[in-house]
Amino acid sequence: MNRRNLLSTGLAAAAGASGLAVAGKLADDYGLVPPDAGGIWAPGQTLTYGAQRLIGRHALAREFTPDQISRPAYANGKPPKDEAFLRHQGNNFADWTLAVDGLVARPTTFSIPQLRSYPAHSQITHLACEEGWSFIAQWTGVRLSHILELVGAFPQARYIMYFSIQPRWWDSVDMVDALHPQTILTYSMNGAELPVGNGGPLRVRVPRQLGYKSVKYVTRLTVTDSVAGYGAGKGSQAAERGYVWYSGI
Ligand SMILES: Nc1nc2c(c(=O)[nH]1)N[C@H]1C(S)=C(S)[C@@H](COP(=O)(O)O)O[C@H]1N2
Ligand SMILES: [Mo]
Repeated sequence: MNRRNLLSTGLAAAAGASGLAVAGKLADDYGLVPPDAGGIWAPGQTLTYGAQRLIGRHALAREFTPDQISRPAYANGKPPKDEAFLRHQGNNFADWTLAVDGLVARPTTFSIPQLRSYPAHSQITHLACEEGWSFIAQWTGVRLSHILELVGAFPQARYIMYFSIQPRWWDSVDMVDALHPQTILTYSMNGAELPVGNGGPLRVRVPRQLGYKSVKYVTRLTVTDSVAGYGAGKGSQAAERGYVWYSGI
């Protein structure tokens, strides 16, 4: 290779790299890069996320008919043994609250009866665990979008963080999923109170993603423009354990 060839090859490589860097910055600005990606060339998840955000953001998770509900009702997890949870359970969750804070005009703490007083949304959807099992149930609750409206989420909001009374369980969704009509704060399953095994008294349901995003025993939501300040900054505890932050289905 002569000097001129070497030079032009180098220039082309440099232009290519900076072109990719610009593309990466643009993709990030337009909300196409998940927080645990580490760059647009982190392959699978980023492609899935980017594609869903470009073309599938309003798509609905499949809904089923009442005769397709899994019977008997599925109970997966053992209820928490944490002392704080047991106290609430002993009290029939009368003092359970959901605190909503962060980038909001009116930070608010909601009781379960308050949440129940808002317009209820019901859907029969599939909860699929990454381990391979799944079940169909009817979930009823208040849309997350309704709560965000009540508290006056600021336009800079980019993610909603949600926290369980179980310290190990916290996660987040972007605004597309947060405002999605099937994303609800669920207090009821199959027409009865949400069983403790399934996250009662309150869980998030995000039916456009795998089961682990539907965090149980939720006590707090935080509206934020960045997930950087939470744990390792990957948007969820699950992402720190090797699961993808975005598990769209
Ligand atoms: N707080 C909390 N939320 C949780 C979990 C958990 O152990 N604790 N498990 C997750 C996983 S991996 C799945 S698949 C679903 C299971 O929901 P289910 O218990 O209603 O079947 O809840 C998710 N949310
Ligand atoms: Mo799971």
